[in-house]
Amino acid sequence: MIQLHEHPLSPYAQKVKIALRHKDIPFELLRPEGLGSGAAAEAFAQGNPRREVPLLVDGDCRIFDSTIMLDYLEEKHPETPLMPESPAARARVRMIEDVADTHLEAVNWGLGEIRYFRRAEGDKANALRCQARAQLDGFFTWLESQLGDAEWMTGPLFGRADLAVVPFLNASRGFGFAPQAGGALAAWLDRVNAVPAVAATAAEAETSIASIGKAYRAVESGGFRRHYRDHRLEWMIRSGGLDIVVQGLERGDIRFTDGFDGGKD
Ligand SMILES: N[C@@H](CCC(=O)N[C@@H](CS)C(=O)NCC(=O)O)C(=O)O
Repeated sequence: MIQLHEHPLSPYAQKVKIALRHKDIPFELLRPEGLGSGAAAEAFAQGNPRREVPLLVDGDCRIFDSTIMLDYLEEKHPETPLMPESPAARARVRMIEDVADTHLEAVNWGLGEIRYFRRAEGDKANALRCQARAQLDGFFTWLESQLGDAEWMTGPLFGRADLAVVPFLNASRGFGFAPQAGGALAAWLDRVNAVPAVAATAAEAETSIASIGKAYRAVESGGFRRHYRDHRLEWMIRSGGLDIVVQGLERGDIRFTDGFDGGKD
């Protein structure tokens, strides 16, 4: 049976769980030790040298990166397709997924740094949240244009573009930044969350978020070292948080990606 190493709050893991559930593929969930510290267990790191969830294990096949997993599942289990048929429609779906994985995730990441990890408070926190609000409004407008008058973002059926965006929009909504009520994107979000595979996955995330209250203490005690990779770092700096990055690096509670030999780059 497929094993998925994951964390319920990881939007990337959520993408894969929705696909597995929608395709009715049996799987087992595992949670790696040491996630968030930069020192995830060695056995896990052998499957994913990036030491990130999700990691999908299917027999001898070990796959990291949610996008590559979705491609694998689509190729291996073409029944209940999640991709549209035409190359142009597929390309459009992949662009939507990439925007969610990179730009949209970075905004949520920044909001999490403020709310759960207390990187900023008072006026500074408000200024960062203002930036996030404006950026998310831009993404919401773009996503709404991708949706147009359609029921699903993928095409005639629920599919990959829908499942690739919903974990990120649910997270934004959890931070108080929802698409405008009454608008097409808000209606789409309700529709997608009612799909059984999405509902089950979102429920796991909600249960997990309820226990995150004192997460900042794990950072203070050195148990958590936050991973400022790629767009996350750019988000924090361009939104006005350069000092947050510098302080975190000095304290050692912000880290970048380790080398594939497990060493620090
Ligand atoms: N591009 C990867 C991103 C995966 C990722 O960023 N995972 C985060 C959780 S959302 C993680 O496991 N981080 C490990 C850590 O912070 O220690 C994918 O699509 O799977």
